[in-house]
Amino acid sequence: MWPQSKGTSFLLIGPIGSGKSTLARFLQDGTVPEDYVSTAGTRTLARSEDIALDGLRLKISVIADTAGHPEAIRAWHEKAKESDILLYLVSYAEASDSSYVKRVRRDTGQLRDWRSKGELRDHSRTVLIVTHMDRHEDFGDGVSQGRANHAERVARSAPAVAAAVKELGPACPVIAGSLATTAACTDVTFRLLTAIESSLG
Ligand SMILES: Nc1nc2c(ncn2[C@@H]2O[C@H](COP(=O)(O)OP(=O)(O)OP(=O)(O)O)[C@@H](O)[C@H]2O)c(=O)[nH]1
Ligand SMILES: [Mg+2]
Repeated sequence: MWPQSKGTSFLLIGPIGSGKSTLARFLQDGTVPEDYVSTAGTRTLARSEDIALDGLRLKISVIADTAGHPEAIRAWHEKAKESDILLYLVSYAEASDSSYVKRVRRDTGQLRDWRSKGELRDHSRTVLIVTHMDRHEDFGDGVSQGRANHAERVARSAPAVAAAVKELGPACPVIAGSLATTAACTDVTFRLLTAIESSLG
């Protein structure tokens, strides 16, 4: 059973600059950081009230924001074992770069292995979040609800996203958007809450 009463724990992972800290902060207090400070180790954030958006509500226990360098995967592994929702973030802006694709394939392949070895909580879910969609000409001013499906299709055609989907499997939700503004973060969070609600039943 989904441990809603205790609150849901989130783990944010993904390469450097993919938006982990931005989304972590937004989930924590609804604000968007002004400056980019690269995260060195794992930071655990707490949120006291439920997050509520357009009729969707979720109690959050902890939000673990992690470093994005390749060696951080060891810290991800430990945290992943105790998390309910694993958010893997990929930047659309870098998703065609071959070394980035390789990195994403390695990370998501590890996630798949941890799950197949039974190291993750049975009820836990992985969600793929594609950020920086505002870099695509169709979404310069954000991804509105009506264009979410279009953004998802565009994102899935990018090599790094395709590689991640191949490793994580077709059931893994893909949310493509932007974290550049408060409105854009709200939109991504709404779609995230929707995906969590529908994948958990
Ligand atoms: N335009 C745009 N900028 C973004 C988006 N997401 C994040 N950023 C910016 O990208 C930079 C990196 O974002 P962070 O959230 O700090 O990335 P991170 O994954 O925590 O990075 P590390 O801690 O270095 O691994 C910041 O300047 C953010 O404002 C996005 O969707 N669009
Ligand atoms: Mg960070």
